[in-house]
Amino acid sequence: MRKRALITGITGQDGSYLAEHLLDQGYEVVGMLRRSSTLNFERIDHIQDRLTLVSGDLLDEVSLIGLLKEHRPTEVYNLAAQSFVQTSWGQPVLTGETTALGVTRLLDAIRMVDPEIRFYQASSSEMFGKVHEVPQRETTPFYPRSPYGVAKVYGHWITVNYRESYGLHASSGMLFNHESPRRGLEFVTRKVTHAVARIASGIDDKLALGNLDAQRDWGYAADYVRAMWLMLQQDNADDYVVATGETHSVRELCEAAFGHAGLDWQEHVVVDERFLRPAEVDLLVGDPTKAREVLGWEREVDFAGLVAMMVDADRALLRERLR
Ligand code: NAP
Ligand code: F7E
Repeated sequence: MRKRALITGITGQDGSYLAEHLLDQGYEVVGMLRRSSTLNFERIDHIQDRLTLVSGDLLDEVSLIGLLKEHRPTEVYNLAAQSFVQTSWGQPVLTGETTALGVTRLLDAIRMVDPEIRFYQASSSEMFGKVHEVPQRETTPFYPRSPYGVAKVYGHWITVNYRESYGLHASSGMLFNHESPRRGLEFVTRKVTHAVARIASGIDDKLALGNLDAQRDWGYAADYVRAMWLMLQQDNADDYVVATGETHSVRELCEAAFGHAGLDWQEHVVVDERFLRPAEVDLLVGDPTKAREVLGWEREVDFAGLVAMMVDADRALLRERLR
């Protein structure tokens, strides 16, 4: 029987890469969209005619029950969330409703409609926050530093709890930052590579950033969605850290991105306190040993390759727009 997967957050960065991966594996892919007044299919335009797109919202449990009943997926990947950390201080309740309680709504819908469905929860390295150990692994205690991080801790534990309470095949991927040319413009990697393209073509001269000392373990999104899929192919559900094992500062990111376009970052980057956060996560670096040993997962793109890919893509996009 052909496998059928439901992806929430199909219009997001990871949703688009996961959909491509599942289509390549021969799946029927159902993507859940929330209602908006305009279409935002930018990331799934190229595969839209191979997807079944259905309407639903993590804030509305009836919509989740209805689409599970109608489309009968065998696997559900919960990628939908209010995913921008900075926004979570301004919209903490919405973040909690979507990123935390949304997980319970979906798990409950699965429990009611078909408890055989395999479930993936998009957990985050932001759960480690003010880190208790370096590198962070599956057993590292959580200490979230934003309403987003707090909401993800809830989403993680409710996934573990439904696995243990009801025997659901529910796995949680603790994914460290992963980026791509499809990353939202507000996240620091894409903000930098997008600015590099504009500065290199003479449109802008300055880029305002916040904390240049923050360190992150940045990987490539297309590598990370393979780990999500591998988790649901295991006999037993479990939790996994997915990371590169390397960390770089925002300053190093700037150096690499501007350098790739032949520019000196110090001539263009200015610090603006509007981009500082009420509480910062200073250092993240993950230990992907379990994912490598149990899932056989390896990343293919390293930090330098990722930054170069993103700068090249943003420069090509800008050239296209200026034509
Ligand atoms: P993203 O690009 O921001 O995509 C988020 C998706 O969630 C979008 O499709 C968005 O729809 C959808 N969404 C938001 N609120 C919703 C709601 N109430 N109901 C239904 N859909 C809703 O995020 P991403 O980078 O792909 O990340 C995917 C998941 O992994 C998220 O849960 C994120 O928190 C988590 N995560 C990401 C990273 C990372 O580094 N990228 C690392 C760890 C964990 P619209 O298009 O309509 O806004
Ligand atoms: O910030 C610093 C900022 O917004 C990275 C999400 O996908 O990954 C992401 O969360 C770092 C932070 O990602 C600017 O203070 C400096 O230390 O790109 P970001 P994030 O907060 O790490 C995790 C794993 C997720 O789960 C989230 O969904 O960069 N930084 N200056 C800046 N960040 C931004 N956005 N903008 C700046 O100007």
